[in-house]
Amino acid sequence: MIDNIGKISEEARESFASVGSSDKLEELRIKYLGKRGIMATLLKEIGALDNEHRPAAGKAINDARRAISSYFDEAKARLDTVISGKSRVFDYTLPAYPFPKGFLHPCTQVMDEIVDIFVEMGFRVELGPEVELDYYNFEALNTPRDHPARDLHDTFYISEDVLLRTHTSPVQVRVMEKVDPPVQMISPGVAYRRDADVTHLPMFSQVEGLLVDRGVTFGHLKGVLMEFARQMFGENRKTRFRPHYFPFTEPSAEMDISCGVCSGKGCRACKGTGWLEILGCGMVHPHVLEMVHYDTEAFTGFAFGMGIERITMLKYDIADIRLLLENDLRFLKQF
Ligand code: 2NL
Repeated sequence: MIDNIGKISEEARESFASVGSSDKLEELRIKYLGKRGIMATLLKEIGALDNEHRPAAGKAINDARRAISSYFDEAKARLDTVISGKSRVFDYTLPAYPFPKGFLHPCTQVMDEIVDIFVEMGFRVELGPEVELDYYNFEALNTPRDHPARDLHDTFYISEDVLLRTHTSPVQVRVMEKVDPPVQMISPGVAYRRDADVTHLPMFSQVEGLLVDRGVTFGHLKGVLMEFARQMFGENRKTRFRPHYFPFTEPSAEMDISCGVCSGKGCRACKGTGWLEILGCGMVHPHVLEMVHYDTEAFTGFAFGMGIERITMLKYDIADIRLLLENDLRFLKQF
């Protein structure tokens, strides 16, 4: 009988060690340790033994019962940690799950790329409020209330003199108010305009840049922006500057790059012109410098601004800007 008990105990050890589910574990518990289980049955059979053999058999059964109970406890602890996920050890036997890997939104990628290029050139990143005073958004930027250019910005007003900024230039005015020149900064962030169609969003991102120092010329502006375009779009794209108008710069210009789809021959992407507009820029208007008490005899500056969604659309040839807002993974996964 004692030989048999040893065999049963060994068989139980192997069964509990390899059990893989709570249901199977409960089956094993009933089989060995249950009221009508193997151990209980063995204990009953002791009565049939003679007095001489009974004590040894009783001890063997109790020892085996205790051992099997501990196999059960070990198996239960093992299954509990795996099921609750609290196992500190990586369980290589768990099935692999195809977790989808996250990625940055294409506009965020483009924004980061632009910021990196200017930071490497020595521009400091400055941030400011999205709810802004009319003064910083318009007045200090040479755009008084009756200025015709205010029609260009359809503005979300919160009160008579509080609004949602229509560009990130007010950040630059705030910095110039605080620090003496030279300044060399970019202000990335969101801005708001009452606009919504295939090329305009009511909330959009932009990066503006400003450099004020002694002897800054339009040549410096062109040098910085052409180097930016080279790094952003590659060596093979041409650039050109067209005269333009902004109230806060004089002279003002828009910068184009040659179309990457048709190499400048003219196609659907560039509407047959061979060129794509990428940003606006100019020499900071002396009135703007005067408003922050800079000495306009000693200092000049250049500034520029670009829309991130627009650059993203150009870079990836996206026809409808609203695709960038819908967070449809079938669209976003392409980047
Ligand atoms: C565009 C054009 C521009 C500026 C932004 C600026 C800022 C200060 C002074 C003067 Cl503090 N100018 N910013 C200048 C020219 C153009 O943005 O198309 N943005 C999306």
